[in-house]
Amino acid sequence: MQLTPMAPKCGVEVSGVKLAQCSDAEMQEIKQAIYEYGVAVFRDQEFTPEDHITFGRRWGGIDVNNYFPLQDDYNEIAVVKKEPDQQTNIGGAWHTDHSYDQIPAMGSVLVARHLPPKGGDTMWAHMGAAYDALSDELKAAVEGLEAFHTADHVYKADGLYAQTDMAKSLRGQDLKTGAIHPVVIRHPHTGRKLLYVNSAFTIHFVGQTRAESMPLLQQLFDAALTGDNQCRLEWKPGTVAIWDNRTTWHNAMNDYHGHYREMHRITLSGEALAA
Ligand SMILES: O=C(O)CCC(=O)C(=O)O
Ligand SMILES: [Fe+2]
Repeated sequence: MQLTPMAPKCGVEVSGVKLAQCSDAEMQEIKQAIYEYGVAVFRDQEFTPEDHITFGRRWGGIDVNNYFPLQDDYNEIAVVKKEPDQQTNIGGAWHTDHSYDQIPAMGSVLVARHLPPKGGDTMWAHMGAAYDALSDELKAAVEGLEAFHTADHVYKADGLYAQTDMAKSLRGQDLKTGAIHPVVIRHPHTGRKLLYVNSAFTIHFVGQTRAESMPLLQQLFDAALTGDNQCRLEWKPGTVAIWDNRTTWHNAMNDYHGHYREMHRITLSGEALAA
């Protein structure tokens, strides 16, 4: 198995392994690489829906997404798709999946099933590098803070996504979510400090209103994306990406209007987070 970094501080391309047939030792090495680099990319994989589910269960469990359409024959698989006549896409802004759950999903396994001729890349940003790059003042300001996360403003019947052309394919509009996490967490496996707020789902600091929280939150959202902590993936048929939601943010580019794109996603179960 060979590891080739995709960018100085985020992402790694892993070659010399077949995900569907990897050994336990290879699985351990893959997990470690994802915890550290944030996202790992595997090319030329033969990875059927059955392989996808088997891999997710083997990793340690599957969290079924409450909002996205599910694959008809395999309910553990969420379908992330955009029709040729659709304008908006799923995940088309920087975010981390499921931070609105008190035990958030560890990560996701995304498989390219149908790609546009050009475009539709995905970007990731490393939140360990983001934390390291914060000024001493910002590090002191976030020390000990906790934040409230929810998805209600995105997915509810009067939420952001309901007003777009994705609305008809979404589920779960009557769900209510909410979770509190430290603003800086320690990665459960590497121990690295990670900035754990994101502009999609983090609403306010605990003990402060939204208005009181916004100036510092906005500074953190901006700081999380400056510098060289990002990588970008150009998908090809057979590409699989696995990312760590604690270590990274991600953003799906929406630059392929008029073309169909379909990805299959399994969300991996995680653990409670601590400072
Ligand atoms: O379509 C993509 O590249 C990623 C979409 C997304 O945010 C997700 O699957 O969690
Ligand atoms: Fe996402």
